[in-house]
Amino acid sequence: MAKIEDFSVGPLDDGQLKKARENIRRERSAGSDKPLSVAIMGQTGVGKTSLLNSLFGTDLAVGHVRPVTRRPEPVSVAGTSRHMLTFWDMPGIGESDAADETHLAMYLERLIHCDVAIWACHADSPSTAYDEQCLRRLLDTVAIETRRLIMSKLTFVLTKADVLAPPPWIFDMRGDRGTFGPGGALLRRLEEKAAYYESVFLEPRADLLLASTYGTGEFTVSDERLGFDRRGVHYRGYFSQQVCDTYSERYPAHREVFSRLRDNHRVLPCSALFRFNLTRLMTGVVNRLGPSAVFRFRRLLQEVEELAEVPVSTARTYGNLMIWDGERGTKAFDLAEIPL
Ligand SMILES: Nc1nc2c(ncn2[C@@H]2O[C@H](COP(=O)(O)OP(=O)(O)OP(=O)(O)O)[C@@H](O)[C@H]2O)c(=O)[nH]1
Ligand SMILES: [Mg+2]
Repeated sequence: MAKIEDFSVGPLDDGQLKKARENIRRERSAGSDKPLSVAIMGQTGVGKTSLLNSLFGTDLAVGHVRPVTRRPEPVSVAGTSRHMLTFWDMPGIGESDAADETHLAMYLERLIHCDVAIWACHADSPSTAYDEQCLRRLLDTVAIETRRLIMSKLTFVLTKADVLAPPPWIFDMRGDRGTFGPGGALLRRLEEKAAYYESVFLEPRADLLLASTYGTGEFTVSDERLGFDRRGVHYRGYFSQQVCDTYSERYPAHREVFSRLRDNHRVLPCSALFRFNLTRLMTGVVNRLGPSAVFRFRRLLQEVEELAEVPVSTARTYGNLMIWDGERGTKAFDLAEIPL
């Protein structure tokens, strides 16, 4: 099984940059130089808004008790030549039947028009029935071609991965900052969860799936399912870990391309609180937006490593334990006060 570390992150080399520039020129001359958009959807309270706040440093309202996001909220970032990438924070589903009616209609419209859609599920819940039912409802209302289009844009993430403990999370401290990561046992559990969600949402819909990524000029592998054209490399079907491993063994020179194809169908566990996997989420999303996006938003990609960093002073306030000595009426222990 793939390690979560396998997600393809990396700067563009000269050949890729040249290719990206050519793609942009071609897009401009074809008049398809449109702004890009990403929508984030899923049940109320899964942490959609919090994820965007952590990714972009925004201060959108978050709900601790009741549903909060009422209408699609845009968060925009400018790429080169002021080309815009907009993330749409969608209202959550699951509040009531009446609200779902409106929100699912909004989802459908957004799914058709956006370039990538993030469907967020709660990492701590083994229940997939409600999300599955809503997704089916959406797909059932449209023709087969639109179903394919929608499924080719969807990427599933598991939110609030930090709530999965024990086994413990490890904070890797470097000076006054650090990064959270799961220890071995927790990493395996996250991988099992991700694989389970893939088996529920993606595997049964293999006939609707298309994995795509930008290619380097050297990619020339093609077979019944795998192909390439000027816009990139495509795989018709579910690009499972097994499929990825088979192609990677057969064509080791193209491992990175296969890994990016795999990112299309990998379910990514994230935590807005621990800033866990935000780098991979952002890289995966931009990779899926196509070769010109990778070029246009390269500054964003160059900054993504910093997305994972949490100040030590903030990290110390998480999972805090305070013991009150009721007999003496004093504080007996406070984890936040233990010197490092
Ligand atoms: N532990 C933990 N809690 C989180 C995380 N992300 C969000 N939360 C909490 O989850 C609750 C809901 O977060 P929101 O970001 O408002 O969720 P939402 O999906 O945008 O909700 P709606 O706008 O109602 O659809 C808040 O109490 C957040 O603090 C996370 O990564 N870890
Ligand atoms: Mg919200």
